[in-house]
Amino acid sequence: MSAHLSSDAIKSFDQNGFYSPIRVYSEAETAELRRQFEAVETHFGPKQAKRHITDLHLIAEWAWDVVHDPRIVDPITDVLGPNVLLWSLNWFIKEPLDQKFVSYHQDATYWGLEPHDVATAWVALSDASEATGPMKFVPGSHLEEVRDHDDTFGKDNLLSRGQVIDGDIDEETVVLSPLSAGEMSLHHVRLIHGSTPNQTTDRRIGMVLRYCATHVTQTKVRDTAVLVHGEDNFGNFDLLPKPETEFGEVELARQYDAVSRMQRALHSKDYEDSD
Ligand SMILES: O=C(O)CCC(=O)C(=O)O
Repeated sequence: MSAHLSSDAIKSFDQNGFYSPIRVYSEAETAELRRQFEAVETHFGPKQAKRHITDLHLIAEWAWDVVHDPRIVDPITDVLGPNVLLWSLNWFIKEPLDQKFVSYHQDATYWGLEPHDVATAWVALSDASEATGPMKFVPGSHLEEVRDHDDTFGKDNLLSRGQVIDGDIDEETVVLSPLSAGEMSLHHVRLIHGSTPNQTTDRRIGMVLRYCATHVTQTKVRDTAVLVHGEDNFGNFDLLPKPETEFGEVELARQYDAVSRMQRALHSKDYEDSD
């Protein structure tokens, strides 16, 4: 069955800069993905897990399948066109009752990807209801220029630099995007968004897939990506293959290299320094 968005949904994404909710996984599939993800966290342990869950698709076949799943990729092609790369896979996790939040920001400020034909699929692997601090968006803000940001490096800010939009956001214009487990939202790389702390006793687990059109370039470093749909006639990224062995030596080295390059793009410094 086709997972493509309706023309109204595509129009809504173009006008607002986001679209949600989109059902991706059944309850049982979501529970299984969460189990697999938490098994990876357990396997590597609390200190090493953070490093290994980033770009998990490079070391675990199930995560490779997730980033290629037509239920995610078809809607992405509706907003980015038929030739699409996965740039990175990340996780935004809020533990039960923790104070972590995400300040209002635009992803385009610091990623180095140009032009801005870049979109995120934010997939809920647990309930992301209002009380969990789901994403909130400023509709239409992707149509404006990228605004100035300050780096706060705030302790409870989930963003690596604690970057925040310089200037006020009119809360009246903000739209909350709650999701049930197994649903996703899509958002444009210039959209202003953020989120508040999790007030529930379950984890809020966001699996965050960053996709771009193949003509996009990384302006800061020679970066890596995975072709997930169509053809790459540009060669702007080093394309990486499917993992053959779960957590294999070659796969771990490939993941380390990919994440290091991305870290250099995001922070202008090496992976070890920023960990
Ligand atoms: O999960 C959140 O609350 C924020 C995620 C985010 O900033 C992003 O996916 O770009």
